[in-house]
Formats: sequence, C-alpha cells, structure tokens
Amino acid sequence: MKNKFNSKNIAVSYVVMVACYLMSNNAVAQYCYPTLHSGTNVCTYINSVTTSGAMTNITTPVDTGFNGNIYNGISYFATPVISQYAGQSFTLTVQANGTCDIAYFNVWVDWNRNEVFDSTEQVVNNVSCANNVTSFTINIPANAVIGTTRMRIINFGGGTTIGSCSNLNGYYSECEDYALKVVLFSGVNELDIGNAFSIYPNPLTSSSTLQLNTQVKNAEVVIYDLLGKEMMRTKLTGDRMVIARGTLVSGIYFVKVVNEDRQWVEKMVVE
Ligand SMILES: [Ca+2]
Ligand SMILES: [Ca+2]
Repeated sequence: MKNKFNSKNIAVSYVVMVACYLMSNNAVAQYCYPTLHSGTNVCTYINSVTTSGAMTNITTPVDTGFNGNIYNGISYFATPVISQYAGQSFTLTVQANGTCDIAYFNVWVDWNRNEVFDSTEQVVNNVSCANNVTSFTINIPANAVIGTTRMRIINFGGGTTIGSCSNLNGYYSECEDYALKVVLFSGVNELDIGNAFSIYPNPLTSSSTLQLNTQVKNAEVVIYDLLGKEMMRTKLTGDRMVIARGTLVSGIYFVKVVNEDRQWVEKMVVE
C-alpha cells in the first residue's frame, strides 16, 4: 500500500487550508454603516417595518421606536427572516414616527451577497413618506444570489440623495438592516414535502379539492408553474379548498401551502 501522505497531497492540503482560511476571513467581512446624528432622536425614526406576499414575512414590527443594536440608531435584525423566491416579489410596508413628521426612505438589498450595498442595488430611492404608512414592491432579480442576504432601510430626514454608508449627521435618521433569504424555486428540498395535504383528483381537469391534514388559519396557498412563475395565490382557513382550473393550461404545477413558519408543497398535474 502506498503512503497517501506524499508531498503532493501535503501541498494540496496546504492549498485547501489557505483557501478555507481566506474564505472564512472573507466571511467575516463587515457591512459598512452610515454615520448618524449623535444623541437621542425624537424627530424622525423608523417605527414600523413589515412585509407581506413573501414566503415568510415580518408580520409584527421588531423595530418600534429609535433602535440601535449595533450603534446608536443603527440596527441589524437577524430575525424574523423574510424569505422569497428569486424572480418573485414582496411588499415592504414602512412607517416613520417622530415629532418632525418628515421622512425620506431609502432601501437597498445586497442581491449579489458581496456585503456591499452597491448603488445598482438600491430599490427605494429617497421617497418622501412623512409619518404615513407607505408600501413598496420589492422585486427580487431572477439572478439574485441564492441564500440569506441583507436589506437596508434608511429614513433620512434631510431628504438629500444618500448612499448606504453616507455621513448623515446633518439631520436625524435611522438605519435598520433585515435578513432576507432568497430561495431558488427548484430548491423544493428547502420545503417540507410529504403527506401534509393531498389534491384530488390529480390530474385536475376542471377543479380539484385541496385537503389538508390539519386546520389552518389564513394560510397562503400559491400555485407555481415549473419555471417558478406564480399562477395563483389565495388564503385558506380551515382544512380544505377547491382549486378551480381557471387559466391553467395543461402541464405540471407546484401547489404550496404556507402556514405561519411551515410550508408544504405537492405536485399537481393539469390535464
Ligand atoms: Ca426603529
Ligand atoms: Ca452587493
């Protein structure tokens, strides 16, 4: 038997070790942050961030008041995680608060996960909202890098064009980062596939029944085609619903049921 630990293998091991070191080193690279006005801020801050229409959403704001778990006025909320498929969208709803009633929102998402909010990754640009509840549609690029990335929201009362790491100390502001998980649609293994629900008849001709094994309240039912395009979305309370054929052409679809933080997928054939 030959000795496996020859010089070539040692060299390979060394290269692997260096590569791992560089990768781990890279993994601790840090997002930069803006510089904020010092001291307390009762003038204008971000008081509520929620999402809807994603696979998992922020349903209860975690950011009430003027926060700062990294620096004063700068926070990263690692949970709850917003998750949605690449190529799909979700609704981001924000509301500022404060005595000034002046708020300008800016949002970036690090779509390529290089830990930099590139200027091309700005999805909301200096929109005046005052203290009103305001919603934005966030479209996830189909080529967004899969995995958990960050969304940055800055409310800068100064109202001038800013960058994600600008010096904002000329006026009041707040910066909040959130975790956003971009999911590959074909990554059905991310989901619980099993006998949580059944569809009958399957294949569907004119309509079928979706029967859950459990009662749900306000669960989301979404039908996707093979390319991950959303074909239908509805809410389900109870344990069954009728799926009408509607405009579905013959082919294979995925039916996804999302109930709070659990989700299940079944394949459905339309004849
Ligand atoms: Ca806040
Ligand atoms: Ca980036």
